[in-house]
Amino acid sequence: MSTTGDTKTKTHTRTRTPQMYKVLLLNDDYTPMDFVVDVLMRFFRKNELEATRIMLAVHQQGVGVCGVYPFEIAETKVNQVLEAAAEEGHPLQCIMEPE
Ligand code: NFA
Repeated sequence: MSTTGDTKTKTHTRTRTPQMYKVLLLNDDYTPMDFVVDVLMRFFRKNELEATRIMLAVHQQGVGVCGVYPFEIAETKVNQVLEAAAEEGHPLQCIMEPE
């Protein structure tokens, strides 16, 4: 029991905006363009035009951003892409990094 009046109650915890993560697709020589467009539409909710734009940017620049999400959502999307690619036997790589 506190008899000295020294009990401190925390009253001032700052809220912080969560760290966001970029999900990136990496180019390779083997994954079909159509598959990459399909992945971008299915898992990143892009329309066909935007999916095609991102796919071509990855194809030409080597890497491209699919979206920016909180950690657990980014992690889920990376795993969905890797699982879908592995299932079809494509080497497509997908990574996340802090924004
Ligand atoms: N470079 C692949 C091809 O020419 C297409 C691709 C695009 C792969 C984007 C991975 C990511 N078939």
